[in-house]
Amino acid sequence: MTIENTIVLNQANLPSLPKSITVPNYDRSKVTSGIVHIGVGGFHRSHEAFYTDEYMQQSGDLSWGICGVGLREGDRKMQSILKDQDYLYTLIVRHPNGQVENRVIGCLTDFLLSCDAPQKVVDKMASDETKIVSLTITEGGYNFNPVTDEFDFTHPDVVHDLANPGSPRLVFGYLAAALKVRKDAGKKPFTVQSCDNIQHNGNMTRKMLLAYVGQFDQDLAEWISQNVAFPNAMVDRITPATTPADMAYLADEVGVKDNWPVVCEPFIQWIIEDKFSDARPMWEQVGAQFVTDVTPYEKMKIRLLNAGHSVLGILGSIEEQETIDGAVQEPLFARYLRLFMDSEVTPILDPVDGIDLTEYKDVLFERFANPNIKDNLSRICLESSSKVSTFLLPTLLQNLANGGEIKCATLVIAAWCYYSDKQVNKNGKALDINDVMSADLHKAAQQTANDPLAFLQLDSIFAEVKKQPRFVTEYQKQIEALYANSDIKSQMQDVLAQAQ
Ligand code: CS2
Repeated sequence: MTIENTIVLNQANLPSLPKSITVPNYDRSKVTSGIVHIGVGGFHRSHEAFYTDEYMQQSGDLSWGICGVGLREGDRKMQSILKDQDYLYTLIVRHPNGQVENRVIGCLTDFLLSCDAPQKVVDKMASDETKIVSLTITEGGYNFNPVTDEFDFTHPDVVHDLANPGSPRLVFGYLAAALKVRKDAGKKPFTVQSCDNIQHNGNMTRKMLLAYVGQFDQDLAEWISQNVAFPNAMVDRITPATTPADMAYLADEVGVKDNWPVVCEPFIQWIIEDKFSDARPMWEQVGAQFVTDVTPYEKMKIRLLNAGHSVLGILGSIEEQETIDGAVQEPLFARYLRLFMDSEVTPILDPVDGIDLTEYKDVLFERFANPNIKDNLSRICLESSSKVSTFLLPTLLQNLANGGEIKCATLVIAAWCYYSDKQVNKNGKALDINDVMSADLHKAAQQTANDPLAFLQLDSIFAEVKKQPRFVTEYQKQIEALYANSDIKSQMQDVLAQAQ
């Protein structure tokens, strides 16, 4: 059934929205923004904003609105759509059985674009009302060299920011400027809360910020290191990119016109270290878990879920798979992924309090197979250079160090070379590759026909792993077979057969 009259999503229309969509029960005009969030993409909107909206609904504490910040020109579209909708958007939660829950999230209060008004962003972060600055800036946004884990001062944006502190491009310039205002005013700092898929994401943020600030203001760096809390956290909710079909669904079947809704799975998890510089929302009242040490949880999640995604993403892309659910429903891919998880990841995980790893993996397979979450492999393979370095190589290195299995992960690296070289799937369809390193990846991969180890020359990714003869031998075997036969499936079968 198609609904004839759609209602535009905005504040004035909230009371007239159809009953099938849940709306905020709190008075949005009373919300103040205790949180500034940098990187308002789908994931932030399905995760931290969901928890915060739910918390404000349940507690009536309205001091935790979120002011969004975009650091890139590419954020303008989101900013303009959300502004037109009074910062409201719909969260569409799709269950595997077809059930759908639609909910309007009301906790976003504003959206600033740093390229338009850098000082406004600093002022907002420095204002007394702000207690937390949270981040989803992707793995690449932390600007660390994945081999050394040190801040990359050679990055052109860093060079720019050090020369132009009044109009920085990267997050560190804003954090530094706003924290300096707090320090100079003798005030408490805000908490800096990373929500990205990096192990010890808080420690990493701290280390990168201190390295950056240490370049020009030792006193500030010292004050940050003494006073600012950077809680580590594990974040989880699969959130595919929004498609025109999602907007059409809302308009035609629900009767709401929303120009940028978010779709996600029902599963949600947030495990956070309870160390904050100042007040925080009691997110534990709405399902988040506070712990003293998040290390085992984040390792489990990143090495199983995120790396599992990359395994399916890279192998599936050079076949003819389009989505995660499609890939995992193919028995060969499912068996391969399970072997990777069981034989290469599980042995290196630490015991995780309250979690049965077999059950955790079973649930992951159910989540990946949700037929109503069309998580495109092009999203999964976005910025693979950061993802492989963060999600997969640490596992490989650990297995190399302690004699563990490496075949599944090594074939994924060989497949990534093939993918970067050919840039098409097995039917000749062009792959949608988005990676800051894509030109370098392509160039190195193209040399493979002459030198089977050419791809490993990319030192910023492979410097450590290529020092390991066991890896190099296995990689060479895999890459030669792949270039000789162009048949990834038979190689996946070989790896499975050898494991029996
Ligand atoms: C994905 C993540 O992009 C990726 O690599 O693995 O976006 C993943 O869907 C989320 O981390 C789920 O919590």
